Amino acid sequence: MILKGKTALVSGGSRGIGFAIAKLYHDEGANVYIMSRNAEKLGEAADKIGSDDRIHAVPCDVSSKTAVDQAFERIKADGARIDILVNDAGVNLRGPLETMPLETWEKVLGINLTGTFLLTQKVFPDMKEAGGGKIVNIASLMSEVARPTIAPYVASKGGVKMFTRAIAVEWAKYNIQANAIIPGYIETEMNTPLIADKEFNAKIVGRTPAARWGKPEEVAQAALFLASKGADFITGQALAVDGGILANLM
Ligand code: GCO
Repeated sequence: MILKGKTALVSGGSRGIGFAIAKLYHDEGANVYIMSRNAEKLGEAADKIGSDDRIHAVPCDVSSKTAVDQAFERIKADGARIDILVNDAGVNLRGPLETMPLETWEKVLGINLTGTFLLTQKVFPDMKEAGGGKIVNIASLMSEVARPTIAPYVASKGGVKMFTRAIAVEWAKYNIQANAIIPGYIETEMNTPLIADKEFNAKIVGRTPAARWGKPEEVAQAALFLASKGADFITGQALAVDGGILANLM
Protein backbone atom coordinates (compact mmCIF):
# COMPACT_ATOMS: atom_id res chain seq x y z
CA MET A 1 0.00 0.00 0.00
CA ILE A 2 2.34 2.68 -1.34
CA LEU A 3 0.09 5.63 -0.39
CA LYS A 4 -1.20 4.46 3.02
CA GLY A 5 -1.75 7.45 5.30
CA LYS A 6 -1.68 9.97 2.45
CA THR A 7 -4.62 12.13 1.33
CA ALA A 8 -4.97 12.81 -2.39
CA LEU A 9 -7.19 15.20 -4.34
CA VAL A 10 -7.88 14.23 -7.96
CA SER A 11 -9.71 16.71 -10.17
CA GLY A 12 -11.51 15.19 -13.16
CA GLY A 13 -11.89 12.09 -11.01
CA SER A 14 -15.27 10.93 -12.30
CA ARG A 15 -14.02 9.44 -15.56
CA GLY A 16 -11.10 8.50 -17.78
CA ILE A 17 -7.56 9.10 -16.57
CA GLY A 18 -8.62 10.93 -13.40
CA PHE A 19 -10.91 8.07 -12.37
CA ALA A 20 -8.17 5.50 -13.01
CA ILE A 21 -5.71 7.50 -10.90
CA ALA A 22 -8.21 7.96 -8.06
CA LYS A 23 -9.02 4.23 -8.08
CA LEU A 24 -5.38 3.17 -8.06
CA TYR A 25 -4.51 5.66 -5.29
CA HIS A 26 -7.42 4.32 -3.24
CA ASP A 27 -6.32 0.73 -3.90
CA GLU A 28 -2.85 1.74 -2.68
CA GLY A 29 -4.24 2.97 0.63
CA ALA A 30 -4.75 6.69 0.07
CA ASN A 31 -7.65 8.73 1.38
CA VAL A 32 -8.99 10.12 -1.91
CA TYR A 33 -11.08 13.19 -2.73
CA ILE A 34 -12.39 13.28 -6.30
CA MET A 35 -13.71 16.42 -7.96
CA SER A 36 -15.73 17.09 -11.10
CA ARG A 37 -18.60 19.34 -12.15
CA ASN A 38 -21.33 16.71 -12.40
CA ALA A 39 -22.34 15.70 -8.86
CA GLU A 40 -24.31 12.64 -9.98
CA LYS A 41 -21.53 11.16 -12.12
CA LEU A 42 -19.03 12.00 -9.37
CA GLY A 43 -21.09 10.10 -6.82
CA GLU A 44 -21.35 7.11 -9.15
CA ALA A 45 -17.58 7.19 -9.66
CA ALA A 46 -16.96 7.32 -5.90
CA ASP A 47 -19.24 4.30 -5.41
CA LYS A 48 -17.30 2.38 -8.07
CA ILE A 49 -13.97 3.22 -6.35
CA GLY A 50 -15.03 2.06 -2.90
CA SER A 51 -17.64 2.04 -0.16
CA ASP A 52 -15.26 2.79 2.71
CA ASP A 53 -14.45 6.13 4.37
CA ARG A 54 -11.39 6.72 2.17
CA ILE A 55 -13.25 7.96 -0.91
CA HIS A 56 -15.02 11.33 -1.02
CA ALA A 57 -16.91 13.10 -3.84
CA VAL A 58 -16.58 16.90 -3.83
CA PRO A 59 -18.44 18.45 -6.80
CA CYS A 60 -16.56 21.49 -8.09
CA ASP A 61 -16.12 23.55 -11.25
CA VAL A 62 -12.36 24.04 -10.94
CA SER A 63 -12.45 27.06 -13.26
CA SER A 64 -14.37 29.01 -10.60
CA LYS A 65 -12.42 30.44 -7.66
CA THR A 66 -15.61 30.61 -5.62
CA ALA A 67 -16.37 26.95 -6.27
CA VAL A 68 -12.80 25.92 -5.46
CA ASP A 69 -12.87 27.92 -2.21
CA GLN A 70 -16.16 26.27 -1.22
CA ALA A 71 -14.86 22.80 -2.08
CA PHE A 72 -11.82 23.34 0.12
CA GLU A 73 -14.05 24.49 2.98
CA ARG A 74 -15.73 21.07 2.72
CA ILE A 75 -12.36 19.26 2.69
CA LYS A 76 -11.13 21.34 5.63
CA ALA A 77 -14.36 20.58 7.54
CA ASP A 78 -13.40 16.90 7.24
CA GLY A 79 -10.12 17.76 8.93
CA ALA A 80 -8.28 16.56 5.80
CA ARG A 81 -4.87 17.83 4.67
CA ILE A 82 -3.93 17.29 1.00
CA ASP A 83 -0.58 15.52 0.49
CA ILE A 84 -1.01 14.73 -3.23
CA LEU A 85 -2.78 16.86 -5.86
CA VAL A 86 -3.57 15.49 -9.31
CA ASN A 87 -4.77 18.16 -11.73
CA ASP A 88 -6.58 16.06 -14.32
CA ALA A 89 -9.75 18.10 -14.94
CA GLY A 90 -9.76 18.95 -18.63
CA VAL A 91 -11.97 19.47 -21.63
CA ASN A 92 -11.21 19.47 -25.33
CA LEU A 93 -13.64 21.49 -27.47
CA ARG A 94 -12.71 21.12 -31.09
CA GLY A 95 -13.28 23.40 -34.09
CA PRO A 96 -11.54 25.55 -36.73
CA LEU A 97 -9.32 28.23 -35.17
CA GLU A 98 -10.62 30.94 -37.44
CA THR A 99 -14.17 30.59 -36.16
CA MET A 100 -13.40 29.46 -32.59
CA PRO A 101 -15.72 31.45 -30.28
CA LEU A 102 -14.03 33.34 -27.43
CA GLU A 103 -16.34 31.49 -25.01
CA THR A 104 -14.88 28.17 -26.16
CA TRP A 105 -11.32 29.43 -25.74
CA GLU A 106 -12.09 30.78 -22.26
CA LYS A 107 -13.87 27.57 -21.18
CA VAL A 108 -10.99 25.31 -22.22
CA LEU A 109 -8.28 27.55 -20.74
CA GLY A 110 -10.44 28.12 -17.64
CA ILE A 111 -10.79 24.46 -16.78
CA ASN A 112 -7.51 23.05 -18.06
CA LEU A 113 -5.07 25.78 -17.00
CA THR A 114 -6.75 28.20 -14.59
CA GLY A 115 -8.29 25.26 -12.72
CA THR A 116 -4.83 23.79 -12.31
CA PHE A 117 -3.59 27.15 -10.98
CA LEU A 118 -6.47 27.52 -8.51
CA LEU A 119 -6.18 24.02 -7.03
CA THR A 120 -2.39 24.26 -6.86
CA GLN A 121 -2.56 27.50 -4.89
CA LYS A 122 -5.14 25.98 -2.50
CA VAL A 123 -3.06 22.94 -1.55
CA PHE A 124 0.14 24.93 -0.92
CA PRO A 125 -0.47 25.80 2.76
CA ASP A 126 -1.14 22.14 3.63
CA MET A 127 1.93 20.93 1.79
CA LYS A 128 4.19 23.65 3.21
CA GLU A 129 2.98 22.89 6.74
CA ALA A 130 3.46 19.15 6.20
CA GLY A 131 7.03 19.65 5.02
CA GLY A 132 6.35 18.56 1.47
CA GLY A 133 3.87 17.28 -1.09
CA LYS A 134 3.33 15.94 -4.59
CA ILE A 135 1.67 17.68 -7.53
CA VAL A 136 0.95 15.65 -10.67
CA ASN A 137 -0.42 17.62 -13.61
CA ILE A 138 -1.99 15.80 -16.55
CA ALA A 139 -0.56 17.50 -19.62
CA SER A 140 -0.83 16.01 -23.10
CA LEU A 141 0.89 15.16 -26.35
CA MET A 142 -0.44 18.61 -27.12
CA SER A 143 2.02 20.08 -24.63
CA GLU A 144 4.68 19.09 -27.21
CA VAL A 145 3.01 19.08 -30.63
CA ALA A 146 -0.23 20.36 -32.16
CA ARG A 147 -2.82 19.24 -34.64
CA PRO A 148 -5.53 21.28 -36.38
CA THR A 149 -8.89 22.09 -34.71
CA ILE A 150 -7.82 21.95 -31.06
CA ALA A 151 -5.99 25.28 -30.57
CA PRO A 152 -7.42 26.12 -27.10
CA TYR A 153 -6.56 22.63 -25.83
CA VAL A 154 -3.03 22.81 -27.27
CA ALA A 155 -2.47 26.23 -25.70
CA SER A 156 -3.86 25.06 -22.35
CA LYS A 157 -1.75 21.89 -22.23
CA GLY A 158 1.41 23.72 -23.25
CA GLY A 159 0.68 26.01 -20.33
CA VAL A 160 0.10 23.08 -17.98
CA LYS A 161 3.54 21.67 -18.78
CA MET A 162 5.34 24.97 -18.24
CA PHE A 163 3.26 25.84 -15.15
CA THR A 164 4.42 22.49 -13.75
CA ARG A 165 8.01 23.65 -14.14
CA ALA A 166 7.16 26.99 -12.51
CA ILE A 167 5.72 25.17 -9.47
CA ALA A 168 8.70 22.82 -9.35
CA VAL A 169 11.38 25.50 -9.28
CA GLU A 170 9.54 27.79 -6.85
CA TRP A 171 8.38 25.21 -4.31
CA ALA A 172 11.28 22.73 -4.32
CA LYS A 173 12.52 24.52 -1.17
CA TYR A 174 9.37 23.30 0.56
CA ASN A 175 10.03 19.72 -0.58
CA ILE A 176 7.07 19.91 -2.96
CA GLN A 177 7.68 18.00 -6.20
CA ALA A 178 5.63 18.92 -9.28
CA ASN A 179 5.67 16.81 -12.44
CA ALA A 180 3.53 16.43 -15.55
CA ILE A 181 2.33 13.33 -17.34
CA ILE A 182 2.00 13.40 -21.12
CA PRO A 183 -0.65 10.84 -22.07
CA GLY A 184 -0.62 9.67 -25.67
CA TYR A 185 -3.87 8.70 -27.32
CA ILE A 186 -5.76 7.01 -24.48
CA GLU A 187 -9.12 5.23 -24.60
CA THR A 188 -11.20 7.82 -22.74
CA GLU A 189 -14.64 9.44 -23.15
CA MET A 190 -12.90 12.59 -24.48
CA ASN A 191 -11.57 10.51 -27.36
CA THR A 192 -14.66 8.45 -28.14
CA PRO A 193 -15.36 10.41 -31.37
CA LEU A 194 -11.75 9.93 -32.47
CA ILE A 195 -11.79 6.20 -31.78
CA ALA A 196 -15.03 5.89 -33.74
CA ASP A 197 -13.51 7.75 -36.70
CA LYS A 198 -11.95 4.83 -38.58
CA GLU A 199 -9.55 7.01 -40.58
CA PHE A 200 -8.31 8.99 -37.56
CA ASN A 201 -8.09 5.81 -35.48
CA ALA A 202 -5.96 4.10 -38.13
CA LYS A 203 -3.72 7.17 -38.38
CA ILE A 204 -3.09 7.22 -34.62
CA VAL A 205 -2.46 3.48 -34.38
CA GLY A 206 -0.12 3.79 -37.38
CA ARG A 207 1.82 6.66 -35.78
CA THR A 208 2.10 4.94 -32.41
CA PRO A 209 5.01 2.43 -32.25
CA ALA A 210 3.04 0.34 -29.72
CA ALA A 211 0.35 0.18 -32.46
CA ARG A 212 -2.58 0.67 -30.08
CA TRP A 213 -4.44 3.24 -27.96
CA GLY A 214 -3.35 3.43 -24.34
CA LYS A 215 -5.47 2.65 -21.30
CA PRO A 216 -6.25 5.08 -18.45
CA GLU A 217 -4.86 2.51 -16.00
CA GLU A 218 -1.48 2.72 -17.74
CA VAL A 219 -1.37 6.47 -17.13
CA ALA A 220 -2.43 5.87 -13.53
CA GLN A 221 0.68 3.73 -12.89
CA ALA A 222 2.88 6.70 -13.84
CA ALA A 223 0.82 8.93 -11.54
CA LEU A 224 1.32 6.42 -8.71
CA PHE A 225 5.10 6.48 -9.17
CA LEU A 226 5.22 10.29 -9.30
CA ALA A 227 3.17 10.46 -6.08
CA SER A 228 5.48 8.02 -4.29
CA LYS A 229 8.59 8.54 -2.17
CA GLY A 230 10.60 6.94 -4.96
CA ALA A 231 10.10 10.11 -7.01
CA ASP A 232 11.29 12.53 -4.31
CA PHE A 233 14.25 13.71 -6.41
CA ILE A 234 12.17 14.08 -9.60
CA THR A 235 10.59 17.48 -10.17
CA GLY A 236 9.78 19.73 -13.10
CA GLN A 237 9.65 16.79 -15.50
CA ALA A 238 7.09 15.63 -18.08
CA LEU A 239 6.75 11.87 -18.34
CA ALA A 240 5.20 10.60 -21.59
CA VAL A 241 2.92 7.58 -21.37
CA ASP A 242 2.32 7.48 -25.12
CA GLY A 243 3.29 4.15 -26.66
CA GLY A 244 6.27 5.89 -28.26
CA ILE A 245 4.36 8.30 -30.50
CA LEU A 246 6.44 11.33 -29.45
CA ALA A 247 9.66 9.44 -30.17
CA ASN A 248 8.49 8.51 -33.65
CA LEU A 249 9.23 10.67 -36.72
CA MET A 250 7.20 8.54 -39.09
C1 GCO B 1 -7.31 15.13 -29.88
C2 GCO B 1 -7.24 14.32 -28.60
C3 GCO B 1 -5.89 14.54 -27.92
C4 GCO B 1 -5.75 13.56 -26.79
C5 GCO B 1 -4.66 13.80 -25.81
C6 GCO B 1 -3.34 13.46 -26.35
O1 GCO B 1 -8.32 15.78 -30.11
O2 GCO B 1 -6.32 15.05 -30.63
O3 GCO B 1 -8.30 14.63 -27.72
O4 GCO B 1 -5.82 15.87 -27.50
O5 GCO B 1 -6.88 13.50 -26.03
O6 GCO B 1 -4.69 15.09 -25.31
O7 GCO B 1 -2.38 13.65 -25.33
